[in-house]
Amino acid sequence: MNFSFIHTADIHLGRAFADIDYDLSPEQKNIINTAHEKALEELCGFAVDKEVDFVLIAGDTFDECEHDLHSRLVLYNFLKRLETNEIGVYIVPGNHDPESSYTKELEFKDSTYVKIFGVNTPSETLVIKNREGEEAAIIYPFGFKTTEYPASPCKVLENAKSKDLFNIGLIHCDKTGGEKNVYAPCSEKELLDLGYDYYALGHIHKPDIGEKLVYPGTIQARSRKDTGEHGFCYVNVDNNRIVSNEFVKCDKVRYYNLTVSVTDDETEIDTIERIRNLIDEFSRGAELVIINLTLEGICRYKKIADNILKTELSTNRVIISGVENNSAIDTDINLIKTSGGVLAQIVLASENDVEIIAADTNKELAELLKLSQVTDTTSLESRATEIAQNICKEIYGGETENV
Ligand SMILES: [Mn+2]
Repeated sequence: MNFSFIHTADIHLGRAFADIDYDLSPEQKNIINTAHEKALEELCGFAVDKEVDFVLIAGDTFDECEHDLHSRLVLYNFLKRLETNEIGVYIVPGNHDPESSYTKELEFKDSTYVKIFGVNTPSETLVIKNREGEEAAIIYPFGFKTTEYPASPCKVLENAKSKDLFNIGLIHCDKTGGEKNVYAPCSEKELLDLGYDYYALGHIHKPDIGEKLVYPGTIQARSRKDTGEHGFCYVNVDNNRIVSNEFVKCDKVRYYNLTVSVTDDETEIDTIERIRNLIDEFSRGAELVIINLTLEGICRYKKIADNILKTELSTNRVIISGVENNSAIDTDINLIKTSGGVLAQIVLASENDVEIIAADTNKELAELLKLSQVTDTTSLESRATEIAQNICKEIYGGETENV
């Protein structure tokens, strides 16, 4: 017998985007405001198109214990559409939306297609059928009654009990364990010892897709902590074996920490083009990417200014939220001397006669070098600063703050 299902978790309906402390265009605002729902809609459309047999939600469907009406409506529409298409949905409560917070979700209490474990009926294993009405899988649910559960869920979960059906653990837990962890800490071994065929896990927002132990991650990142692509898992089972587990991206807004090395092998324009291409690749399928850019490496005599990077790389679809420029200028004196720039002039001047070389190539530089030889510089300070800024502007291409 074969069947397919979607595994999602940590939808966090109602959570706002964090960390957005920069201006957004109206178009970008709209993308941000609707990202959440669009991601869920895409998941729903995929389930309908592929005619999956059921959908699993492994906890934290809502972000807060108080389920706001808009979020409830989003979930309602989602469940309704799946019900119309005869697709079952099985949900466990997570630490963000524990059982005690499901006080209003009565809309589906009589539905044969929706089951929120531990809410309308006791949490116990459940046999579920495929579209043909044949018994296909057995679900072992573990959800949160309240916001914390400081013990291993494996202690209360039953061992796999069916050889004929596909055994699925639907568990909100933290498989990284830890003594002080209050989010159902456990180990991979403890989970695997239960003997299930698939572990539909929830809690960790970064996708972590193992052979059997699977965290699909959140469907839509909401802060720079959730970097990378987000989506859900589409699992195909044949003869009680996992045939495929495909990670399907559905996020609309994507965060990245992008680190780029600068080298002498390319010009600044090439570097900017290279970063632009990387961003293009990252943003495939997303409507908006938010990039925190770090530059590192050593180049001979140019350091690309932060504001240039921001201006050149930002588009309607790309936000450069921050630039950390750790790239350094090569301090090899011989290389600098042959570079022909202002730095080369300074080095040459310091080694030779200031008047002849500096005055010949850069009048301001000559003036600055002369000022540096005056012992009482108080009255000349502002002029020296001004010249230094002009020279830096020439070296760094306009970035003169904090000089
Ligand atoms: Mn959680």
